[in-house]
Amino acid sequence: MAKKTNIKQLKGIAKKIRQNIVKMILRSGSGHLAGSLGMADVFTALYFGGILNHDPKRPNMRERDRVIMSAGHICPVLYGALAEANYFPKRELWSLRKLGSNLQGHTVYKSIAGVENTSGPLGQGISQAVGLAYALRYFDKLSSRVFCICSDGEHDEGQLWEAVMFAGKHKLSNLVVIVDRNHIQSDGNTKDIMPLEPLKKKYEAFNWQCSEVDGNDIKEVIGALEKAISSKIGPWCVIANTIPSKGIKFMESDYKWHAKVPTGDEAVEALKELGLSSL
Ligand SMILES: Cc1ncc(C[n+]2csc(CCOP(=O)(O)OP(=O)(O)O)c2C)c(N)n1
Ligand SMILES: [Mg+2]
Repeated sequence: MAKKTNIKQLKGIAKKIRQNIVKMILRSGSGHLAGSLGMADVFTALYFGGILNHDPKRPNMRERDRVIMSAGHICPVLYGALAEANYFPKRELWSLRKLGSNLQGHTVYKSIAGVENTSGPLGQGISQAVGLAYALRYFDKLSSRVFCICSDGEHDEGQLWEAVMFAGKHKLSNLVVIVDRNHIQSDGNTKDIMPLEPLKKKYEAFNWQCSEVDGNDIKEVIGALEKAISSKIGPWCVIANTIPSKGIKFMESDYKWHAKVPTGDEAVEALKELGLSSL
């Protein structure tokens, strides 16, 4: 896909992805807004900032890079980005979480073009990503990369650290984990529920390379991901410091919006903040 380096253009795409997220969750009446909105800039960098080797017209091409959703509940940001990149028609978005829909509340493998894994139980997607990275490199001998989207709350899962240890042992430089470091989880702030710091040092102790960026600064994210994929040493962890619910001021940085859906006046205000007058 052609690389779009113009930051203004990329910011416009991130806004459209945010609009998609809010519209699809409002229409469905359920879904995870905070993490999805916070990660819109990271997904813009991946799909539109020249990071991924992908082609929406050939979603199954063998040599493609894979995006694995470990934090499957923030799939509205994936769906919103895929629709924006023309993997499928936008009208599909409005079927989010409906019975029989291709767009479930957590990703379902091959349900629709561009979805690469089934998700739900936190901590498991990273194991899928590590296995995939290992197989692509050592069995298939492909240069494809695997980008795994993890959340910070997900680091409370022991299985995640087993996968991190395995990837470090096998020096999987084709693997990049992006951590949505938004400091919230379902029922509170991460520092109160399970403090994670020093997170960067933890990854480094497991023989990973690790960098930290402002996850809402598209240029910074692109820079960090370019560094990660051009490095021969790996695996890489990019800790993306994001603002949960970014783009809707009254929801920002409040864990209560982890999975809450705005109603009435809140919904009107949310749409207005994203430049929309109606659903
Ligand atoms: C193994 C497992 N336990 C619990 C859940 C329920 N759950 C879904 S999202 C979530 C919060 C995890 O924190 P985080 O992903 O950081 O939340 P966010 O930043 O998106 O608000 C929990 C506990 C789950 N999906 N899987
Ligand atoms: Mg979180």
